Amino acid sequence: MRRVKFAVLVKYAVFLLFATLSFLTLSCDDDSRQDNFTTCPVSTRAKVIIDADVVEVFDDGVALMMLASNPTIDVLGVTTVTGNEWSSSCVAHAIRQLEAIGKTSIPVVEGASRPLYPEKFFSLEEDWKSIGYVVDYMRALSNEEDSTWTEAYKRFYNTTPTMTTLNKSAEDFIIETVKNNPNEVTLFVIGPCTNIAKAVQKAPEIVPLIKNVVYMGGAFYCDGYDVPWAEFNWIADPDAAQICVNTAFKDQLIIGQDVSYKVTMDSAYYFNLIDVTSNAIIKQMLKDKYLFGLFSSGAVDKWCLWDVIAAACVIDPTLEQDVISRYITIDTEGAKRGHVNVYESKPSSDAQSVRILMNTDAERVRTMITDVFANL
Ligand SMILES: [Ca+2]
Repeated sequence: MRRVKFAVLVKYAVFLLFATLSFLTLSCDDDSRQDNFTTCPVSTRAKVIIDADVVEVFDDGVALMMLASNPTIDVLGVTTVTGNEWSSSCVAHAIRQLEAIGKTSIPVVEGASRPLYPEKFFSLEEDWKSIGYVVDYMRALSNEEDSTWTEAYKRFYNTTPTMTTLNKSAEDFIIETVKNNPNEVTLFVIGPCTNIAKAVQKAPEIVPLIKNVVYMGGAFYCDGYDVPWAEFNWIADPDAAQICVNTAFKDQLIIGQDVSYKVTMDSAYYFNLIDVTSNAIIKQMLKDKYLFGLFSSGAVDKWCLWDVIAAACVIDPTLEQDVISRYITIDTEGAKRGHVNVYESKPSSDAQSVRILMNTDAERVRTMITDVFANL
């Protein structure tokens, strides 16, 4: 009799254990349930703050969707910054894309609308002209700036957003999130470094609590894309970039223009992405993007994947295949500000060793992107 009762009890205990584990696993995998289980005990997902000048799809938008939709990544928030577009527009694009893929529980924070020294940004065109460079497209400077992100959303999408932003500054969000998740947060910095520089200046005590920083920025042993001497993220706020690379983070990985020239897509690849995605909003975004016109007309035959390479490395660090460690400084004055100086030995007491990605497996990165679009 006692043996029968004991067997029943064991069966019941095993059932309870499996039921609990199944329930917790489901909670971790299903984003719609995530808000109710923010401290999921079986989650081993990597925690990431995305700091970006978010555009539609390529390239920040794709990086955002890759990380937000990946089951191994926990995106703790998105902070925006002026770069490719004004920060208010970047919020609109971030929210639109998170809504499109059903990731509306990810917080979005409107970050810096101006670099640390706005006058340097606003005088770029004039300064480049002074040394004989005329560039047609000046990114945010060539775009309209809305007074609020909701106006930007209305202008772009002619509808009302279902999400809203957190009512705090990007630097405060970063500081609080790092302190609440010590040694766990990856800062994924794929725009100008303004928000990160403000955060580490305001609360330097967070620096040792940050797991690592992954940037897209800089041109090291190659020409920049917009101008020969530098890459745009670090042109837009060279002072912020200099502050960040001189900060004693545990690890800094930089995806620069050098590797970006090696990881590209062509028109056939782009058109195939339109075919493979069944997400109507994202499919239309790919068709509406200026890139569609450039590929269709043959004006360009390949396009760099910039921020997307950085996202791929966060998801799969084995893609860091050819990495060099160097010290760098960034010119913050003069018409060629944003230019990077590279050193093999420490040029000053505050310089930090950074890791620079020089090459990766381009085919694997492209396959990852196709898989993401096929499952949005
Ligand atoms: Ca970017």
